[in-house]
Amino acid sequence: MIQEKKPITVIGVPMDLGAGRRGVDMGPSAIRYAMLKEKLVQLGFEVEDVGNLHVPTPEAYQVVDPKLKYLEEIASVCETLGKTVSEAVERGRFPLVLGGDHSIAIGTIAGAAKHRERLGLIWFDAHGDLNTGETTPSGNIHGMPLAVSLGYGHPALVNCLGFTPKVLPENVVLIGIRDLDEGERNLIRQLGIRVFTMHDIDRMGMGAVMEEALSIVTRGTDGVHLSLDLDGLDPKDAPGVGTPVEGGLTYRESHLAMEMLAEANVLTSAEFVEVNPILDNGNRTAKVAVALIESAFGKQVL
Ligand code: EXY
Ligand code: MN
Ligand code: MN
Ligand code: MN
Repeated sequence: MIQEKKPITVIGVPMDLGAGRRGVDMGPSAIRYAMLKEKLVQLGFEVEDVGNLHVPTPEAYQVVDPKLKYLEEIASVCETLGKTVSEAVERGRFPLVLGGDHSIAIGTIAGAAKHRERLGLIWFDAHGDLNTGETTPSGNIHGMPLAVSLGYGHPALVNCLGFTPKVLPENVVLIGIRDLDEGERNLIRQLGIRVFTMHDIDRMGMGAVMEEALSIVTRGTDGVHLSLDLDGLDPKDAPGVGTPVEGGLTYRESHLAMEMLAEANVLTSAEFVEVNPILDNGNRTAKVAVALIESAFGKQVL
């Protein structure tokens, strides 16, 4: 099948204010250094890179609320990111956002959802990112962006771009999950969100998981966003992440997920986050990110 190749806009967000450790701010550079643009051009895409958004450095700011660290700074960057993503969509382009820690999803999803009646969301992660200021064990906002996108959390985050919620629970799936806090489990049960834990993936296989996931995120929706946290992969395959958890998705399982997304041709925006080059091994994790992006954009062996 010949698919229309939408032009791509790459947006870097060197954010580390939402994470507990430094280094993830260098993620966008590491991914670019792994030849992102060249590989997408080889696949036949027109690619523009608008560079990195300005992100304040943590040393220049103080934590005001230990349950919501760097709240105002993160909210402000997400507002700018939301506008940047929204402008790219208005120009008929596919926004591809490079993180940075996962708190940036608050802005990316705001910008993507602004243009859709109903947005489907695939959350690929070891973690649920479903905490709020009330349930967080760390105060790190990168553990909260999915809750925020569903309308739960601090108003400064939830009201990004002036509307809430960005997504409905029935159009959200989580894949690769193996580390949840008690408050996150409660929210999952309360909202009835479909979560594919590592146990489910072991039992069902990634092919069946993706078939069910695709049916959920496309049911009644007019767009699908992929939010991919590299820590969803096993640390053996993606060592350069700040919050690694053993027992994750293999290289091939994650590729199959991306390949099935490309086959379904449903993605309208995507982000790849939490690459931390300081903790990496020869830029391995950024290279894996680029390989996954290629698969998501339709790279095939034959
Ligand atoms: N659930 C833990 C917390 O909220 O602090 C760990 C969150 C890590 C979030 C990473 C990026 O996905
Ligand atoms: Mn920084
Ligand atoms: Mn995450
Ligand atoms: Mn994670």
